[in-house]
Amino acid sequence: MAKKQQPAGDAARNELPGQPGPVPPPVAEPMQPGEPLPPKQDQDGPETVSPTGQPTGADQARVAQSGAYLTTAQGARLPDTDHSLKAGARGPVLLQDHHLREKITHFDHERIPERVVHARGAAAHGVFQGYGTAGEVSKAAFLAKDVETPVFVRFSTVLGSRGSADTVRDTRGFATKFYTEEGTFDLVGNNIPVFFIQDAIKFPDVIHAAKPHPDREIPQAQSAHDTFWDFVSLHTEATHHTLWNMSDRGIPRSYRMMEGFGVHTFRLVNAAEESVLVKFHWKPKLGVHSLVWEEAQLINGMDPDFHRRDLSDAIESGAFPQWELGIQVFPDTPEQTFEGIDLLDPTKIVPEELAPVQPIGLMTLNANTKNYFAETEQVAFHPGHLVPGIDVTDDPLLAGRLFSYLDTQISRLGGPNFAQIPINRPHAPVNDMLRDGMHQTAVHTGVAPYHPNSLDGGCPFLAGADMSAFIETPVKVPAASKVREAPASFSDHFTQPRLFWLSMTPPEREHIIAAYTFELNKCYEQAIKERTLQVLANIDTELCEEVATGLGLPAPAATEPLTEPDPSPALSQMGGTWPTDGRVIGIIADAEADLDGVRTARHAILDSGMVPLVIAPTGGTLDSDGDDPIPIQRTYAAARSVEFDALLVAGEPQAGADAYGARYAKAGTAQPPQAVDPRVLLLLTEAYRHGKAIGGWNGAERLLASAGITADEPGIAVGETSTAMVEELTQALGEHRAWDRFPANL
Ligand code: HDD
Repeated sequence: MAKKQQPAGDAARNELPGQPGPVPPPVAEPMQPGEPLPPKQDQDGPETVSPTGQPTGADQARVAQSGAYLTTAQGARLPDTDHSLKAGARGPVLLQDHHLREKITHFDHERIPERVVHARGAAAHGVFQGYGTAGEVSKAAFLAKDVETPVFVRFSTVLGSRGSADTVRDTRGFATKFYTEEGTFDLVGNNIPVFFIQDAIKFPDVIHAAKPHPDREIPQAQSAHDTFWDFVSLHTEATHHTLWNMSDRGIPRSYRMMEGFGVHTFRLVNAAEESVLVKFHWKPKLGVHSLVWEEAQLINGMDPDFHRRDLSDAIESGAFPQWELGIQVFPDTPEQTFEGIDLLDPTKIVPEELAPVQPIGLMTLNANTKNYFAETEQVAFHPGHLVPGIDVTDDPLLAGRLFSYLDTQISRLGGPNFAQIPINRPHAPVNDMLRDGMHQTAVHTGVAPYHPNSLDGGCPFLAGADMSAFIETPVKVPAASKVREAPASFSDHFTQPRLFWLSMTPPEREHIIAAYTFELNKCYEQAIKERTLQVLANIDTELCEEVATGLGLPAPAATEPLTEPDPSPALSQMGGTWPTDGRVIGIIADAEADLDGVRTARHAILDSGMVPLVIAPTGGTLDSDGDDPIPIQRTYAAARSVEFDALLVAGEPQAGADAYGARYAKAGTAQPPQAVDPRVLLLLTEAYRHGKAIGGWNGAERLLASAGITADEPGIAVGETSTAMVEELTQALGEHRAWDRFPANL
């Protein structure tokens, strides 16, 4: 092995050749170079970890560069990167400073255009494991039993710019890239199963209406403005999607707690070339849960990265989020309808009660990204990335998407070779005849990139169905005239919104009413509010009247007959119990509290896969002089209730002690004992208002009482030991919120 070159000594570094005068000493840096890491294999796919969390590739990620010495882009070692080359220490900078020019030029071009929609996102790696249950309907190899396929999933909001807040009211993108052995399959879905438009030609219209106003570029990442409501009130096929947006689905608690939907109807084909129509569903193991609107707004300021942080923290702590992939299966008839529902209309769902979602595999996200730009920003999804056994239908929205996604990557990623970017590289062998173009990184050999050829030995050859070729399903196309029209069934815009409304529980309806009232209050144009009320009247009289009252406007009568569809209980988010992995419990404590109880509570919370955060008057540790100090994660000044799913108030060290007022009085002030620190009161009252579980032990009821909370209410519990209280909180958290004490209009 060649002898390692030692770094230049300080004297050499301090004096640049030809430069008079002293150069300031370099900033102290580690001077012992480590072994250079092995060069990365050019054709390596993205690194993933196994289902048990073991890295499957060399972990180079935490190391920024692969060698000891800083170099130029061309590999020349650099003696200094902090000073431009100058004619004298106080003289002008010289144009010949190639390092300065390279460094600044590269920096100038660090940004690429953000996505025209879904610009704000967060992503993670994982694995998909087929159950084998789809074998009868699809020949896709990755769906076979126990086959493990690496995946990369990007979640996103739709409207906001790349730096916008996570918890805005919006649809969420849920895009999954399956790196299968038969080629890459992308399932580019949303957390809402219907779409605003039925034909892709209207996509620019709906997005122009929903994005910030073009004159002043406000509001950011919001639908609460005139142009959005102008469009959706004029264009009633958007009613169903808009209603979902105004429901709790528009403000998810976490990406880990969202359903995902392929939206369109797809066609699956089995080994015997028989086809069925399907809708794809992702079902989160943690259940579907949402924020309440006030929480969402507070989080936008407190922690704009709330969802991004939640996802990566959960993965880092080993609470790997999981979703089951399921399909609703329909016969592939020439009508392409099911129970009267047009399967080609992306504004319609098929209720799960009519066609159950059948599980076909499990996805586990088990590794965070190592470089946001390289992976999350550069990943390129495309609904046209299909594998044998999965095909498209004639949904006119899907047809436009099949064009748009390829097209957009060309401007976003700078040319047609984006499939060579590591995160986009298929794991299946690629043997294409695509050549040259911007950012070509492959060195293709051979002389005959055309078919047929004899000069490259006729290679590559074409595959047949028995060699895993992707063959479009030979669906019969009806003889028809060219028209710019939609089928008659596409004009029913109200039956399904009404179905959704009727399927909601009372608190969910309250939230929808509050959301419409909030959004329309933000509009300036009276005509837009009135037109939207007319749309609401055609969904439901109570909905319309309540929103009209909130706006101070008369409620119009329906102009279309109100239908009576059977409600679909599966659409409601309430009424079940779910695992609590990764939920965050804040423990309010101070130095005088029962610290052994705090310790056992922390352990009990960690043991049940949740996250305890100790909230205390100042930072540092509690019981700092003891054997087992308790780390404090939040001070009263830095904590806000929206960070926590539940709160636990530490008890007194001895039964019957009565120091609560004093202990929670603002540190260092001479307030009377009953004057509880207002930040603690805010924590408690806010958590209470948002229907969160609150517990405490050994005298904690006195502190709760000062916040107007009594222990006999739903979701509130005070007991004798901290472990018993953790158990109670965990049970309450399983239902997400104490819905029984949920106040109206939040
Ligand atoms: Fe789209 C991005 C989902 C309709 C055009 N879309 C994009 C992303 C998701 C969706 C999740 C983000 C992908 C990522 O994380 O990189 N889009 C949908 C769904 C739709 C839909 C579920 C309806 C069922 N989209 C749709 C239409 C068009 C587009 C009708 C155009 C005709 N979508 C795009 C795009 C984007 C995109 C402009 C922006 C960035 C990108 O593709 O890669 O091409």
